Amino acid sequence: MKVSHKLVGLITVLAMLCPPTSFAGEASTTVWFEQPAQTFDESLVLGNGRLGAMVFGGIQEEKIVLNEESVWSGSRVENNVPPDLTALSEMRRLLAEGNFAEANALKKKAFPVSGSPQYAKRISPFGRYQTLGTLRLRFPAVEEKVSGYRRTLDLKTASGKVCYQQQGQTVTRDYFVSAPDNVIVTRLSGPVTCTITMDRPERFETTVVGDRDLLMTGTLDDGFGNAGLTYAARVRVLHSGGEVSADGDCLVVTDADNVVLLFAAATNYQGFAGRRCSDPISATLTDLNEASDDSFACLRERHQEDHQKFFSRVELSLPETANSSLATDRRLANYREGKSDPSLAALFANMGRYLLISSSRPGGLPANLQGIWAEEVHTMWNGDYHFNINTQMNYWPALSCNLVEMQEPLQAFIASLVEPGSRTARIYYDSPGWIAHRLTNIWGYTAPAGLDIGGPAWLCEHLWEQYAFTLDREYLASVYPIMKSSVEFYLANLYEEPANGWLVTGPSASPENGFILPDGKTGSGICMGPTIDMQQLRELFGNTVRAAQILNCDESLQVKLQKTRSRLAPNQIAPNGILQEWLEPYKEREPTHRHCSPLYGLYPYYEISDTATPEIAQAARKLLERRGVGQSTGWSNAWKINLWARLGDEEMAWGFVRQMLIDNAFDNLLSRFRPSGKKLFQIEANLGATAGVTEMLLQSQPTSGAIEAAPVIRLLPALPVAWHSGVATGLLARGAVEVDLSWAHGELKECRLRPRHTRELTVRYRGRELAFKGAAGVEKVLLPHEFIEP
Ligand code: FUC
Repeated sequence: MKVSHKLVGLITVLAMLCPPTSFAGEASTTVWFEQPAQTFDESLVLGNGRLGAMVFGGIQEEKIVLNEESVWSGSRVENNVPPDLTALSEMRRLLAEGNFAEANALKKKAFPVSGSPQYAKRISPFGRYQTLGTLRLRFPAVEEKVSGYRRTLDLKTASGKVCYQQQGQTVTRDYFVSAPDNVIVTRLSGPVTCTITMDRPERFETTVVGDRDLLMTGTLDDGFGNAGLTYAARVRVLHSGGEVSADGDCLVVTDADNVVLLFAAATNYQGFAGRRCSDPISATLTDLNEASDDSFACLRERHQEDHQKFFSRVELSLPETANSSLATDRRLANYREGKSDPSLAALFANMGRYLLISSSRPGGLPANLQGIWAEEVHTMWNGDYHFNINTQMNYWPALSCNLVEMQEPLQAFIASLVEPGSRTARIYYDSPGWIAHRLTNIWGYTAPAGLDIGGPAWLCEHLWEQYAFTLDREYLASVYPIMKSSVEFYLANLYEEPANGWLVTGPSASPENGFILPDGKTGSGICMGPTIDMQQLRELFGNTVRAAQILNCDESLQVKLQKTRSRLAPNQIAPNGILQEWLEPYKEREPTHRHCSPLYGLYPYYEISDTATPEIAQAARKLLERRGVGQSTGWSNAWKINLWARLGDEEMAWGFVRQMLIDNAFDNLLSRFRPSGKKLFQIEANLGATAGVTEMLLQSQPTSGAIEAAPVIRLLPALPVAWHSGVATGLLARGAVEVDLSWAHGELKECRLRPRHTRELTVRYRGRELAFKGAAGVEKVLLPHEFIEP
């Protein structure tokens, strides 16, 4: 199958001979359509981290799906159900004996899942993230027939626009979601007569307040049939000319020349993050009063300036073809049929940066399974936070794409898990430190769910990596206690496996594959010491030692961690040559499983590499080949882009970028969970793909998993033939170095490095190296001929 990606590469190159045509918007930063959206996956997606809007752009009815990040049912409850603590040592004994069936039965009994982790329509205190509702504008006098229809999302300015001609007049609507002003802004230009309503699938009441506000309020369920969070959503109509009047629960605009709609929303969520407000109704009033003081132009200027501060840090463009100038849905359709359009990958990657900026802002909640965009009350998997890939993948591009601020909500979220997670550690494991299991909500759920226990170690990776990319010591000091507490949990829960005396975790699992025992029976997933856990603990322990060294603290812990780290079960190669997933070379229940868990050590961690561990890297490659190419879930393909990029296989990495665009991208470029069946959107694949495209152009991981290994900046490490020329500027490398790259004919033209600190830097390009002392704030230009054989 590998051949097939290469073949596609060749076909693409041949197809690229067709000349590019000009395009009104920019092909790598514009999503656009020639018709209104019928479904959410065609809508224009806008957000300010907290408020989200999905614009359908209809002619007789404009529908805008509304979201607010804390619209969650459920409530904060004690999730821990104290188990019989002797069960833990019994489970470990059973695992050591290879008695997986009994260990699993005991786990189910002793560690019952108390929340509502599965997708279910039942009400539970675990709750679910859900839509806030829908704003509808109905234009009664208008005919559906229009010409020149355009619906555009400009990623650079985070602005939506609908424009068409009707009965000799130009109709335009503009949309943006402002972070500085906390409002969704819509402007309708041209003679406007419409009715405005607001609704949601349940639990709402809409009333007209005064002569220009429409207010929707309601109370969500707390999971016990009682009152949970309350919310308020308020629209204000500002108009010139004509008039606005109330008609029952809707506002009617008649013959206005121009209308500006301001929308604000709030809940009374009092969690660790987000705006704390006890009175959502008055909070929305304050937001609207403040925004009403400014003109549309002024609100727009402030919004665009704010967005560009983040988005314009990076620029990414790839070759354009005739196809690049088409509307996004046609572009994708042609791409699926084999038309070349390398720039589509740049658009997809830029979309990922845009989505992260729009769904994760300092002071707010982290992006959930759907970012902040949901049109349903019954969201899949409760729209929650999954820790065995999804939440973390949301943040994969945050550092390399120079969006460090967007990671702040994740840090705050991780910090908020320490207190409930410490209780869970005590109650279920009689252990110090903190633990969370497979998933959580905004209510601090940390009790068992799923079998794997590596989530916190994986989350701590993000804490450390922020330091690795920024060298911000003060920041490191602030997150070190969270890492240390996580380490304390794992230290207390490692035990010796009998065959080799290695230290292992358990009960745990390799997300989310199962294995087949030598007697042919299917073992459930439960096991001890899955490869991923061991890699994650080597990473966590190593990073914690580094952090303690930098912060000059905890010397005895450093020694203990180093000793323990060296006794963890190592990566092993199975008799069939693949990197082994479990302690024993069991066969996988699903050899092509979407999770690539044992490859964690290759990406996101970097203890496996062609240079430092060539044999293990070869086994990792074999395992990745075994996981296959072809259809999979969006995030699985996104992960594979990153994995192949780390192996330096540009055509395989590019094959998965293509695969995603073909199978896992909706017309509006939100990522599609499964290639077919129900249209499910999960955002992490968008963000994982953005990280993957970046990883193909720039890498900066240390040379090995050794604690003292230093980062090496690798230029164009996986540049596919199809991306023969391009520009990527403003990317961030470990060691706090901004990097600009330009290339042509498949070769580096120039690299500009802007180190934020004075330090030794090693840069690698095509097997050759350049080492020099970078000076803080001084840009250094590198040309390809300057690199020499190491
Ligand atoms: C993990 C994955 C599923 C899905 C869910 C939200 O458990 O294995 O495929 O993405 O998270």
